[in-house]
Amino acid sequence: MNSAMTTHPQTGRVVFLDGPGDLPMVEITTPWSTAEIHLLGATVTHFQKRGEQPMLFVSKFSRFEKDVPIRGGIPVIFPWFGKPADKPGQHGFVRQQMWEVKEFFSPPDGSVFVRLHLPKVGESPLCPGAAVEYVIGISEQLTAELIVTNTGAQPLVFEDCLHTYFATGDIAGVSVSGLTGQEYLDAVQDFLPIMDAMPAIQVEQEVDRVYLNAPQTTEIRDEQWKRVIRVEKENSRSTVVWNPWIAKSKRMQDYGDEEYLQMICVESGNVRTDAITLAPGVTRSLKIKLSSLALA
Ligand code: TA6
Repeated sequence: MNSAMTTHPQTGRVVFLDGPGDLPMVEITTPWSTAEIHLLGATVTHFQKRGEQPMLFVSKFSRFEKDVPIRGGIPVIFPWFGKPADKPGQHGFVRQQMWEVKEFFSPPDGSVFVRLHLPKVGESPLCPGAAVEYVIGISEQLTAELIVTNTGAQPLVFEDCLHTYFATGDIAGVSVSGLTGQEYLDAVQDFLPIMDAMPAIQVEQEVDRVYLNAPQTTEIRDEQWKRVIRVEKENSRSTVVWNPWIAKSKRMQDYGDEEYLQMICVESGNVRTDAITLAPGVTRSLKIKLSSLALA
């Protein structure tokens, strides 16, 4: 399938096509940028501003198969994060489901918005009564908003996370700031609580940190690519920072042994004690805004 739909005569352009694994995807072009969204997991797999390196990382070894999450981009984690003992599998189930495009539109400025939804998700006993929509905005920046409504009669408890894989130059020249003075749970040490006293996070070993009660903006500084990426967020109390480093990279089938050198995950959500309890009839959205600036 390859059907082009120009939404705005001048600039906003949306193309529906079959991507890797013959899975349906959407290709977007705006005056500032290009992007790709896979309906598998509603995973944004590409965002690139003109004249800049791509912002998102996707593993060269990612599988593009039904019911298998894509290794990279922005996997949507819902209705649980991690691997709680009472849940089947890691990081919820919506990241490996086929989502549907509900609508797309392009305001006069040429930006493009795509609204996706996952019909029937609320029929799952794992999130009874949940209605889930996801709105992605592409322009000079990328916005992604996960909108959850409780259509049931009972409170709905869930975790959510936009598990963003950022592409980087050499990881040795990358640092993440904005979390100094915050306590985090170190997943590498069985979630041991540790106070982060460093001015910025540097990756020199496996990093897998869950910062709770951390609603603030973070920045990823990349010396090699001379870029700063800003991660702004709304309704997100948790930030997770992850790089698998050497040993874990080797253990992951859908990830290259050396790919830890060119990516870092800075994830925005509500996990563990930041989990959400949504009353019947209530809607809540988790939103990120990703932008970048050149380093002088
Ligand atoms: O978000 C960090 C993390 O929870 C790590 O522990 C690591 O496992 C990563 O997610 C990837 O998980 P996945 O299920 O995609 O292999």
